[in-house]
Amino acid sequence: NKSLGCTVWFTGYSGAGKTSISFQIESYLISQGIPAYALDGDNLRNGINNNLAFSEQDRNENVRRAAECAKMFAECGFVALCSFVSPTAAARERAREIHRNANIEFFEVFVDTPLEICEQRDVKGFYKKAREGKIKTFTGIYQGYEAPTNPDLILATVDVPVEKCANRVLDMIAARGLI
Ligand code: GGZ
Repeated sequence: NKSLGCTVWFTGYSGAGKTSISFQIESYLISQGIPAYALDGDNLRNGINNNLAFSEQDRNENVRRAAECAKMFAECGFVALCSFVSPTAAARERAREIHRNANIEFFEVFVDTPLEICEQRDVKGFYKKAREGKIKTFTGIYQGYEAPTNPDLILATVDVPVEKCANRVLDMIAARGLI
């Protein structure tokens, strides 16, 4: 039960399933005695990033700080599971670079749920609010999302159970000998 520590970075629209998949992985790893920690907008934006909103500049800073935090967890031997919309390729590349400079493995996972499906799911009611003009910066409605062109893994989530998506991620990190 040895873990070297690494970061798995989930990107995709709000409602794509990033956090659900990462929580599934986190509880599985912990059940196996492997240290894992999930970071997302909910836990970072309430604390360390509570001065940031959703302008492009603030999102970039949100992603940068998240990557720095993840790097520290990974350095301690944790599997850091990061779920952030992280809509720009440049910010995600910076997150990768932070890890490269620290010699920590970094996996970019594109949770490839189409916008229409995320909007249909609308688990938190954000899309409805955005359509009503109440969230002027919402990704996919008012602001763009740059899909990764060369991710380490692409997860389709439509009609795929969370457990299956989680297993694909676990297989990927296991194949690198990290868990
Ligand atoms: C996108 C927003 C917005 C706007 C609030 N745009 O489904 P959620 O609720 O839980 O995930 C979304 C989360 C996005 O925060 P991130 O820190 O992941 O974003 S980024 O990486 O771009 O910095 C959504 C909610 O916060 N949310 N307002 N305007 N998502």
